[in-house]
Amino acid sequence: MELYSDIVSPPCQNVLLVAKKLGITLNIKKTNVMDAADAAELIKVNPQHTIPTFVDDGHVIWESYAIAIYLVEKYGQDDSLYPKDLKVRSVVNQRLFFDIGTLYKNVLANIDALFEKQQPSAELQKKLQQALDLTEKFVSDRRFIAADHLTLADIFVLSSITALEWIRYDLEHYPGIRGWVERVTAEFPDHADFHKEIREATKQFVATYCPHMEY
Ligand SMILES: N[C@@H](CCC(=O)N[C@@H](CS)C(=O)NCC(=O)O)C(=O)O
Repeated sequence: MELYSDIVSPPCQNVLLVAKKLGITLNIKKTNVMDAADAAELIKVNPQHTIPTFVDDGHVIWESYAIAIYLVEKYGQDDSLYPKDLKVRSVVNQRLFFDIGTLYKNVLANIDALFEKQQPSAELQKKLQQALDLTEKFVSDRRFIAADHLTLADIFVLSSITALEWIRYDLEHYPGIRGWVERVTAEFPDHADFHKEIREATKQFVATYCPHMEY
């Protein structure tokens, strides 16, 4: 099983964390989407040329949400990460779609503005704040974001929250999110090393492609 991936990318972090939780080993094909040669290799398997791209015995999947669900359904020893119970799964799905369409979308919009050397507009900042206010509520309702145990939704929202480090966003007004991050990361015994790897790779990426950003 191969994964075209770069740990700098939050969608790739999603899949890497899911694989860790499932205890499966992926053959990582390190792919820098800013590099023409890497991008040319990637487009041969994925016409949308996005990472993560996953290949299982010739079967190609992209979109981290789709890859994660495939991995859990194929390799999960139980259904805890993506519960089969329809009502529980509907909450996990709601949080996952909230992540792609609202939370991660607005985190990325704010990062992209800084990447382009612009201050995020008041509207972009407000949308991010509204998404974080909702996240604060979700993580305060239960021990984890969609159930009383870790699910895919926690992993995906964790990557979005981690991405706030790009814009040095201060979570001081979000005690619920801070406590939830501790509970989620405690589910991954080597999370400190994983986070260190993200930070080192991101630091290098920022220094190379957007040195005007402080990271
Ligand atoms: N919704 C996708 C987003 C994937 C994505 O946009 N990845 C970025 C890196 S973070 C990428 O590959 N960009 C290169 C491109 O779009 O050409 C997912 O969850 O996998």
